[in-house]
Amino acid sequence: MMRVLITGITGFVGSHLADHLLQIPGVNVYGMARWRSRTENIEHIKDKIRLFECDIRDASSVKSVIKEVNPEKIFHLAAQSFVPSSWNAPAETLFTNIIGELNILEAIRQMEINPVIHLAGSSEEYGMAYENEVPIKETNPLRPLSPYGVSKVAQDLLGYQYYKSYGLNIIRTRAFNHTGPRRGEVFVCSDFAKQIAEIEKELKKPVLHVGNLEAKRDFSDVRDIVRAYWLATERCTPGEVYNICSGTSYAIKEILDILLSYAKVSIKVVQDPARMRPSDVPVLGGDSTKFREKTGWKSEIPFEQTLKDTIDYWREKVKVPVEWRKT
Ligand code: A2R
Ligand code: GDD
Repeated sequence: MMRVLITGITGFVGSHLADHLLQIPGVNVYGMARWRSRTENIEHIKDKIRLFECDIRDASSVKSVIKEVNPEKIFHLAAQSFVPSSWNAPAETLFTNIIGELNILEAIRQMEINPVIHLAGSSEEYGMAYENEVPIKETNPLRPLSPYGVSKVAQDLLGYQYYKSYGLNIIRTRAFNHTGPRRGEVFVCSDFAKQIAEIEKELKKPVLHVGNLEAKRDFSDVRDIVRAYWLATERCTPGEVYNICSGTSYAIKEILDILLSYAKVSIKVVQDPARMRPSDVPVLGGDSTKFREKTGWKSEIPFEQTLKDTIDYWREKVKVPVEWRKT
């Protein structure tokens, strides 16, 4: 059996990746989680995986888990992943994302083991891409516009350096936006879908708050993305970097309109200045030719389906408090 370790297994992508790996014969899934991590995303598979307590900021804790698991593959997903929080807590974001990854790479280097390591980079690394650079290739300059974007550039380059300096088996990907059920409630599609679900249940006035609707993002379904991550570790070349995206971009306004078309009630949209960012990447549209040619991957789930599944997830999750229910 292949031992596969997922950092950030309780998160959005980590939990979907665990679901995917459990379908692959011959794979044992191990995960790192903090003692107070919310485990609702992996509740349904808890008896099929092994969890280890670990904060990636703590080098000794990282080392002892990696020693115990002795993984043949590592998917490093744990991160401070929300862009706005990186302005509110830049040092924490840089520390978690950069030093957290350093702790993992150092543990592997010092133990002299050589697992395949997948590093989850981001389209936010490209940041300020100009219209004539879209769709963005891996060779595009990196001009991150947030501390989060900077942290992802550092993760990416640290991976490159550890590959070059020590020959670690590192595969770097830059995923563009992805969403679906279990997406954290602060991210745009989940946020809008959750607000709609609350409005439908009369838990909130019929007013939906939004931020910048002009930004354009290249969206995929998370279930397509985790399939891509596995293929990356099977077929991609260590040291190289690969874009992963559907190649279809949507203005956030278009996403809002699709979600509103699923709403069962009429809803007013109001822009909330608090939801605007100090700088927002205007357009992110990717070119994943390099990855597709290497792996044969393509996205399969239509985005409308992803949004339907996301809103249904929130309809199921948003509950009317017992004391509010009419008898
Ligand atoms: O915060 P927690 O305890 O619920 O766990 C989150 C984990 N995480 C950490 N794990 C160990 N030590 C830490 N210091 C630490 N900080 C965060 O990372 C959670 O399990 C995961 C993040 O999940 P999400 O916020 O749902 O992010 P998502 O979308 O799954 O992102 C996965 C990767 C990240 O590297 C992003 O930067 C990239 O994809 O886009
Ligand atoms: N969150 C949020 N809330 N975003 C909004 C809102 C809102 O009310 N209104 C508009 N937006 C816009 C943001 O300004 C941004 O342009 C876009 O919607 C997407 O925002 P998020 O869903 O928060 O995601 P992100 O693009 O900042 O970052 C996500 O994708 C990256 C690339 O894959 C995260 O998953 C990152 O971890 C990931 O690296």
